Amino acid sequence: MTVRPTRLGPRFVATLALGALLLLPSSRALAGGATLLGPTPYLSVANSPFLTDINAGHVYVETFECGTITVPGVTPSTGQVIPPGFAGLVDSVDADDGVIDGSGLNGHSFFSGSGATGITFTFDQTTLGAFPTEAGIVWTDGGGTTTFEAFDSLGASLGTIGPVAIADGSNAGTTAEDRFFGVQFAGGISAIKISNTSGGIEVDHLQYGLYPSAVALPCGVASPTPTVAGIATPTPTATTVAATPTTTPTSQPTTGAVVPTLSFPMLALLGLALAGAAVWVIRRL
Ligand SMILES: [Ca+2]
Ligand SMILES: [Ca+2]
Ligand SMILES: [Ca+2]
Repeated sequence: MTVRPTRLGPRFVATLALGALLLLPSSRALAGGATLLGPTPYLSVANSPFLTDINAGHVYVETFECGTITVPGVTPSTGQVIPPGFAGLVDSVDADDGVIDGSGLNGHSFFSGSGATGITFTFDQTTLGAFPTEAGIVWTDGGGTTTFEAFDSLGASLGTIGPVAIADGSNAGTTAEDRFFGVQFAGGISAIKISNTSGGIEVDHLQYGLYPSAVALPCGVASPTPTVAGIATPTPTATTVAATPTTTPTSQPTTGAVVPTLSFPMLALLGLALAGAAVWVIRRL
């Protein structure tokens, strides 16, 4: 038997190419829809684009002034809170020491030794009830150029800001260089990442939320679990419930001897036949 080789005609190939071209922009659209904010100068919470939501209690702001992370539902990939005097190099948001004076030396910030690795803040959907729909961070110190990136609920990138050259080359707590980076995305934000290409990295005023109960917490007070109230419907954790298989009853094979049943007329006929046979036998005797 002769097997004819399959040939892709030029029309088929052209259709495939057109399909691929149409698929590219639709993939971008799936990851799109986010609004990236910044970099913008930031000396106090008054400079946050989320200020209205912060004042309304919808957004948490972590200033690190308690010396630890007090807000719920967020985990940094690396780094630590550093206090005033730490290595003489603390670079907090300017206002955190009580006065906007061009210096962040007397506040607290969040520091990591590797700016190139950066810091990723990951939000906990279970603790928060839903992923935040807006999140931001203030970059306060580092070297080289700075890049911000946000991620959707599935971990896909929502886009990046930068790299931007904002570092002033000073480690003395200067604040004119400090910049806010943020994102808004109705589909939920699972994480934000900030990095700079050389030296360590310092950040401050981590802010995120959507909850009416997301208010500032006093130092040392355990963080309550936010109550979602009408702003967004929490995405329930997908639980896969195994469907109980519907079994179609199968007829069981009949085992054992089958006992025939005879109706009354048949029994009568059988009786007559036996009686006739008996008479015939008796006559032959
Ligand atoms: Ca200051
Ligand atoms: Ca601070
Ligand atoms: Ca600074």
